[in-house]
Amino acid sequence: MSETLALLKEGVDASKLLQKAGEVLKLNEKDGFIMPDNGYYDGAWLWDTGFIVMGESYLEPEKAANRLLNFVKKAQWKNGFIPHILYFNEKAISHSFGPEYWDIHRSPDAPANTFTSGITQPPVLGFAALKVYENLRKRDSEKAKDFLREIYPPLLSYHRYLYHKRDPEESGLVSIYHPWESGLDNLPAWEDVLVNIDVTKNQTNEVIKGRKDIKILTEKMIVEGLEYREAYARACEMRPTNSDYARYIYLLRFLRDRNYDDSQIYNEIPFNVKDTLFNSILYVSTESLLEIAVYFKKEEDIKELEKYLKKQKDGLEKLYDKESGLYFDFDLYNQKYIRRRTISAFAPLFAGVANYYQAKNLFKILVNEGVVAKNSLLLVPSTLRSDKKFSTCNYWQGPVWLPTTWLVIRGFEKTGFFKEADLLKESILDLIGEKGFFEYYNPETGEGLGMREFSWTAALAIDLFNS
Ligand code: 2M8
Repeated sequence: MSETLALLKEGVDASKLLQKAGEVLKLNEKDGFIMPDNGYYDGAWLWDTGFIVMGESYLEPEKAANRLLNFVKKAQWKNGFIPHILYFNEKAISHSFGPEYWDIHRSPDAPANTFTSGITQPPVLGFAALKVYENLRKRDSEKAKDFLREIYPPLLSYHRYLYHKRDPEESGLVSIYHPWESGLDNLPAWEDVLVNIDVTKNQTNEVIKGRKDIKILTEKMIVEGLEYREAYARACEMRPTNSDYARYIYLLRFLRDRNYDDSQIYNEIPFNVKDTLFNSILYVSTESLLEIAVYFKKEEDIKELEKYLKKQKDGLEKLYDKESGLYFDFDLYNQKYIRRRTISAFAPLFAGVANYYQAKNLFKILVNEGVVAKNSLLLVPSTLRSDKKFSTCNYWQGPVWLPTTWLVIRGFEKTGFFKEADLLKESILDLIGEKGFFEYYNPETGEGLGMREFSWTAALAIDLFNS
């Protein structure tokens, strides 16, 4: 065990770190929501919000419950869909693409007077709600019950939207329409699908001009002491490329031009993927909704939710590739598996779908191909080293992130690999203890990358400390 962790375990640094984590959440609060960081990401993101309220619920459960309820009530569309960004106003100065790009009011389902994106994100809200409930119950069981009663119907309608509109062929697996819906924006897997989208030079040039993310990151590094050229080059190294962005915009316009109408989109969109991570997360959130339905004795809902789960489990099992020992995403548009070595391959552990032998093998792969940092701790990279795109600093192409690390830890716990899960937990907490709450980390040097004081890093550290 490393020294930092030993101190954390003794409770010396732990209390400091937990206090700091709470401060990060406060720092990033705006209009009653918590942004991913202090303003670079200007809005409330869906899966960030889910993870944030889980961590916050250990500190201030009532606040966390209200925050989640407000997010869902404000962001949800009339057809149950929950978008991936809730903007604070029409003029959000987003680092990338604000409300005007989405123009959601073209859809009759969009909420009036609210500005959101038109795509969704990994549906963590079901299991996040259950965690908030558990922590609130310890303080006030009546309030906890009221929270559950209120959050359940909108979440059920979100899941109904996903299972029906995103899986009309009833495969059990729902589709995503955009790399941003996966939450793992530039995962190497997506380049195999995006290659089908032809973008013109003009479209790419238009994107280059609009890359506020690169501009903001560059400025931040200049303030930290780098020369312009070096700062700009580093910023580019850390984020998706211009040609990725041109394709993101192509897909965004494809959805917008069809007024976000799934019946016009599903069979035509060139990015239609059965994503392992998205479906594993949805599976666990549906299990949480089932638990709530049982609690409130909702007989019809119980049958409905059990049906979704059974089909989805069968679907997830089909994504297993015996030869490599990994789970692969399925590209529905091109009818083929996407054989890239990414963290998504581990997500069925979290769903509890991977069996004992698969889990054992996945841990072996992680040890062989994952990244062992200098002090022999084991970090979970977002892309495995053996993938041809592996990078130590480029966003989702290798760096270590808290949400994916958290999913893998909880996944090994679910399959009974507690020692292994503990090693991963100790490793990541040790890293955070030493470096602080970064957006992501270089898996070899542990260097903090992207934005500082990042909300989900703080929130999930709180969760890992407490359970
Ligand atoms: C990143 O995604 C946004 C687009 O949604 C971006 O790059 O502009 C991803 O890391 C995503 O998973 C995350 O939810 C979001 C906010 O933290 O940032």
